[in-house]
Amino acid sequence: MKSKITIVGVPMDLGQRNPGVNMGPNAMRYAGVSEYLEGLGYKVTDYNDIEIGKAEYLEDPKINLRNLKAVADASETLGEKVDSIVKSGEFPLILGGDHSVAIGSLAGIAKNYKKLGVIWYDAHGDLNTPETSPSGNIHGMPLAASLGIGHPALTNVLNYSPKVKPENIVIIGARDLDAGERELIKARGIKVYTMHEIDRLGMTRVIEETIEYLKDRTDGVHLSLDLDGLDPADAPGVGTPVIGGISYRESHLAMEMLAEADIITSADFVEVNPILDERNRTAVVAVKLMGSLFGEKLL
Ligand code: 6HN
Ligand code: MN
Ligand code: MN
Ligand code: MN
Repeated sequence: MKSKITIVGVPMDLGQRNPGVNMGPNAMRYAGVSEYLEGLGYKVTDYNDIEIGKAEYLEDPKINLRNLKAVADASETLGEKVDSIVKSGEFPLILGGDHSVAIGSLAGIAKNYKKLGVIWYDAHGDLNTPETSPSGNIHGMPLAASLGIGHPALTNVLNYSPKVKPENIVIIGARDLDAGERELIKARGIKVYTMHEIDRLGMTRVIEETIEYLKDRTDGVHLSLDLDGLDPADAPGVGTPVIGGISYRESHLAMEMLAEADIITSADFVEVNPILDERNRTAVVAVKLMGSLFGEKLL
């Protein structure tokens, strides 16, 4: 793991419709993210928040992409910032914001790798396109966009596409996939550990297999952790909760195993919504998981 971490806050809420997720970065700051990671021996710089444009009041309902322009613009800004962080030899730690922020994170990161791997820790696949999306919400589309599927304003951020290949992706925690997403997973052969596999195999084996699968085929691995991958009992402050999720303990173990394998080269923690939360505990959970990801030992 790199010794320097640069935090970028992305107060983005335009990829979905619940107010409050724009306050996610500050909720994680109040939960002590910088101090905590410094305590583990890292040099931490907080770049503060990138600027987000305004919601569109005159958007085109025909294209089924809410706030397309503002999301695409923020993705370009974030992509450039993240690219420069990677080029400086620092670990980019992106704090969302709704999951549409991963479009910009991946755009910036993937520029620096030939075969970037992605672990998508989420209740959802985020593989919708304007054609398959039931909501028009861009936070349900970032993984598809990163594969080069969807509207060009989202697939061509930083003027290249795709960011990641389907065979270099592992989705963990899926339990709410739309019909078009299931088709895409099958057609492209994306590796998915749904809750069914997590129950059957246990998290230990899921992560062992994930590491084994990604280790040789990739030259860097981005972890995109949507807090709704966890069970709402452990992470209630999210906009699209789905019951039957991954426990805090299992997630903690997953992060520790990833730390031990030393394969994660960038990460985003997204969908923390303080308005929907209870006493900021979802942000605290996110920060605790970061601690494990960055190698905190109990003894
Ligand atoms: N997330 N599949 C649903 C949609 O609207 O496309 C939900 C997406 C949730 C996205 O939680 O990042
Ligand atoms: Mn997501
Ligand atoms: Mn999700
Ligand atoms: Mn179960």
